[in-house]
Amino acid sequence: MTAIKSVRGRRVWDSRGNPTVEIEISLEDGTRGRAIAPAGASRGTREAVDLRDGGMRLRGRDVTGALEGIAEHIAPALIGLDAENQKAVDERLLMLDPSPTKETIGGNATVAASLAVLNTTAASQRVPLWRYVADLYGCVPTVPLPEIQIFGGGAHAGRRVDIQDFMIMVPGASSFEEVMEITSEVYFAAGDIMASRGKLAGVADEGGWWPVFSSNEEALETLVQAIEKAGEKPGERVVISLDIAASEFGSNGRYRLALEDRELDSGQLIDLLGTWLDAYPIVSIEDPVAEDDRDGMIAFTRRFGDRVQVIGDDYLVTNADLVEAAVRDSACNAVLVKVNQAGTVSESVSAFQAARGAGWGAIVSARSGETEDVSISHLSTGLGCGQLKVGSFTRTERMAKWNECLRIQEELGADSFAGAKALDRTWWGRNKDKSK
Ligand code: 2PG
Ligand code: MG
Repeated sequence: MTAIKSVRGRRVWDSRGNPTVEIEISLEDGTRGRAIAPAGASRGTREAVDLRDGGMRLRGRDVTGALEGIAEHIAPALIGLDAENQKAVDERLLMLDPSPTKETIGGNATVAASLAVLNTTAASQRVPLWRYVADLYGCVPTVPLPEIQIFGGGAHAGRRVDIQDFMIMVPGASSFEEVMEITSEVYFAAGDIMASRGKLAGVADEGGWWPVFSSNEEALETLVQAIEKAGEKPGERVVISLDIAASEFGSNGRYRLALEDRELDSGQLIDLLGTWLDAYPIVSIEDPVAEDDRDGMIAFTRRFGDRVQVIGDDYLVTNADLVEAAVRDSACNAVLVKVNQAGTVSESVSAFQAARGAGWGAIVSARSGETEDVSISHLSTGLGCGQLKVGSFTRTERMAKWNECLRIQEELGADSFAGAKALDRTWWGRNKDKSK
């Protein structure tokens, strides 16, 4: 037993310049540790909500109410608890706010508290967080295969294009270092192409190039050109992954592609994505339809689920019950795990376990508003989920997480890199050996 001695909240600032919550824990044995809450921009309606002050100050985004809740409710509830019992800690947080979206105490407060306890306990046991997580949940630690954004869009780029994330994965790499090297070449090749067309205009929220395109598909074409310019054959070592984030431009079965000035129904959107799957080496698609489009998600998965990884993000909001319902529906075949969508570590792990139990893929993910906190690099490794999504290849709140994976791989060895195995369930995974 290692009892929690103090819980202290403080306001810090995220990558978008918004206030966020940090919690520092100290244990009776003298160990101190902390964690910071991230923040999403394209949020699912059923995810845990951040408690923000509202009003005019700091655009309503300040977190003084959340910090008061930490001092008045969270600290007294956690002090004296055994930090090694993560489940009991998280259950205590849930008792403080039984609302499904944690709107009373704030998902930003609960996630910082839950992750801070996890971090501090690992430190107290003098083991890296990935090792502590692997032991706690009985997983085989695995350095993840990253999904890395080259162009940002949607809610992360003023809706300049409708689709949110144009990403690459490098399942053909033999180590995390090699992924970094190849990604760097592709990232800068994409920048050179944009510059040569007079379209270079800085970066979006997660560090991917700002998407100056006249259609959504132009981003895909340019991405393929960038992969080629980097000396790679698209679809061999380097493949494409998309987050459509369709809830951001559609509901009630209607989708509005503002950039192309056209409206599609769910079937037409699915057809359009099907033409992209035929034309480009896409291995993974997240939120292909909106969170309220159950029929669309089932139809998309039925048509393409044997070819691509179909990830539920807004559709599943890291919720075990929603994952189980989607498994029954055969909607999606992978879950995105965002700890602040659930609000606690234990609930996030339950969603992950529900997905794994069904033979699904799982991807631990950052949010578009991030900080120097690198807990998710460890969580992804410790759970052995095989994949990590953090944003692009610039901006320190992103690179800090990739760099942490480099350090972890150094400790674990190159054999522990998930690599192509992470995509075994996709068409690419099944056919990779045949293409050699
Ligand atoms: C997503 C995330 C990260 P946000 O949709 O997957 O890219 O975005 O944090 O804004 O929800
Ligand atoms: Mg998403």
